[in-house]
Amino acid sequence: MANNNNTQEKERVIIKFLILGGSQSGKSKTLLRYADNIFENQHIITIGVEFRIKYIDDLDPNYRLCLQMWDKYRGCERFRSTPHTFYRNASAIFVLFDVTDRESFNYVKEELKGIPHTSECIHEVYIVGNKIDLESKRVISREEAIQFAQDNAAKYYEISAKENINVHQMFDEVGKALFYKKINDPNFTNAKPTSSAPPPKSYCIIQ
Ligand SMILES: Nc1nc2c(ncn2[C@@H]2O[C@H](COP(=O)(O)OP(=O)(O)OP(=O)(O)O)[C@@H](O)[C@H]2O)c(=O)[nH]1
Ligand SMILES: [Mg+2]
Repeated sequence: MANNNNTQEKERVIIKFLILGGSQSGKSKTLLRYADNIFENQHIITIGVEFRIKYIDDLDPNYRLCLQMWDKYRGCERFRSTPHTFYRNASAIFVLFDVTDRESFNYVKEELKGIPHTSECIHEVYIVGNKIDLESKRVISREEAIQFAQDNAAKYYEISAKENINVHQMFDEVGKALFYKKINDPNFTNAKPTSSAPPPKSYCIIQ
């Protein structure tokens, strides 16, 4: 394929990320920080299925990375189960907790238990300590979290959605690695976009 400098004409390579974690761990703020680089203090409960799109254009002359990032579906917590369709085709799952809240750290185990391990759900898992700007209130040490992540075959990141610490680095790093893995896979075939118009920035399905 000839090199293509027009990003709108590049083929999209879609990578699906899921952001999981207990209530108020900061899932929505982390997503907003990454997608729109904003942070607003008030907590608005996520009550539906929400996802945002983020493009990274400068990785390859022919393909653009399209990160499809899904926020946790709160309704699922009530029933302690999440539909398998939510996990389907996810390449990476980020399980957030609040470093100032042990309950939210304990909840990570519940999220890990709920992740299906089937052939259509092959993904990498990352455990993410959020709110590291609140260092004086921290109750989960970095060492404890790293040990927990290792015990669960996961990588650990620490971030602050509020102070914009490590959020972009984390998603960029994982997204780029998965993108190159995908386009360099000998079996890679990519469906061409059906329209040159970009998709909407986010969708929200209210229950
Ligand atoms: N100090 C600090 N507060 C944060 C940070 N991230 C989120 N918060 C606050 O934590 C609260 C919850 O954030 P959300 O992003 O709405 O949490 P959520 O996990 O999406 O919550 P649910 O949708 O209810 O599951 C809000 O009041 C945020 O302002 C952070 O990095 N630092
Ligand atoms: Mg939310």
